[in-house]
Amino acid sequence: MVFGQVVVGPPGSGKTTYCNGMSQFLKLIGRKVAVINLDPANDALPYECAVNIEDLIKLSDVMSEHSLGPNGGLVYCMDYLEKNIDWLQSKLEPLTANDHYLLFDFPGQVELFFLHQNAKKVIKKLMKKMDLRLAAVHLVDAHLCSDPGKYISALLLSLSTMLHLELPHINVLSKIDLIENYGKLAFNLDFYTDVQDLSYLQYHLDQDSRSAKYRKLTKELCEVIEDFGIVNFTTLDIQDKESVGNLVKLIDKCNGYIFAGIEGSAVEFSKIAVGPLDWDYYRVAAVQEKYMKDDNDFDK
Ligand SMILES: Nc1nc2c(ncn2[C@@H]2O[C@H](COP(=O)(O)OP(=O)(O)OP(=O)(O)O)[C@@H](O)[C@H]2O)c(=O)[nH]1
Ligand SMILES: [Mg+2]
Repeated sequence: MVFGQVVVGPPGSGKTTYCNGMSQFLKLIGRKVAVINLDPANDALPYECAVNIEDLIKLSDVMSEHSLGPNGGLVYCMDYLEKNIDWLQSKLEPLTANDHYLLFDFPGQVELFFLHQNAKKVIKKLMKKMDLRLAAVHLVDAHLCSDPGKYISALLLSLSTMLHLELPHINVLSKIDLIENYGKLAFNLDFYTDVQDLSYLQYHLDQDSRSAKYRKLTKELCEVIEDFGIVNFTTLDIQDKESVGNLVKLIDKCNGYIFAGIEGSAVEFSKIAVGPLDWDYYRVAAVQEKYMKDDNDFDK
């Protein structure tokens, strides 16, 4: 059985940097890792990729041959990849035969993950044909938390990506080290990671000049997110080993890697699956202490 991650998220959220950092971390803990670049717009890759979509199709060729812009060109490339899935499968076979852990670096165009079907079909076909166990790791910039409107957009994007991809899924607030770069957060970090009571955001939205109608829409969107009850976040600073290590533990549960060596009973499975419940609470508090200024710092 081969395990891996499908790395998605809006442009600039840190996907390529993540694939680089994550592959280094996983190699350090003794796993064989292969990074697969499926973003034809990625030109300067920081990692050594095992498979590169550029060898199949070039974005610049698509744009000039079909008179498309970069976004239309990317949709075309994903469509082309889906039609040539056998090419990708043949490139992956030597890696899966050798038990490599796979990291897929996808493009940042969000419409590929909640509007178009091609990227999803590529993933599903590979999982079925090659018996892959993949989890989606969805990165969004942590600094979006400092603006209630942007935070709600990030929640909506995360929810629609989860519903669209239909994969085991982890949402990550990436670049947590920059979380307060664009302003102080109105609440503690666990408010943003747990997504427990969005009605509190209403007060902060009410401060700006939006019309009452727009505020009502925002309130109802928040209710939709809460009614689904499936969006929450973990945090990541890719330069911090502890932060990457905590995320790896979560992903290992999510894609089933941690269960791979277990022959035995449902009891053994459940012991691992349940895990310590208070761990996450203390971890979020520690992240807050490390990366967010407290009120006394601001007063000074
Ligand atoms: N401070 C900080 N910077 C980060 C982190 N992760 C990524 N970055 C920076 O964010 C910028 C964008 O990172 P990329 O990895 O290119 O993002 P991407 O999602 O692959 O971008 P596209 O492929 O264009 O969608 C780069 O300048 C990275 O160095 C992080 O954890 N902390
Ligand atoms: Mg990238």
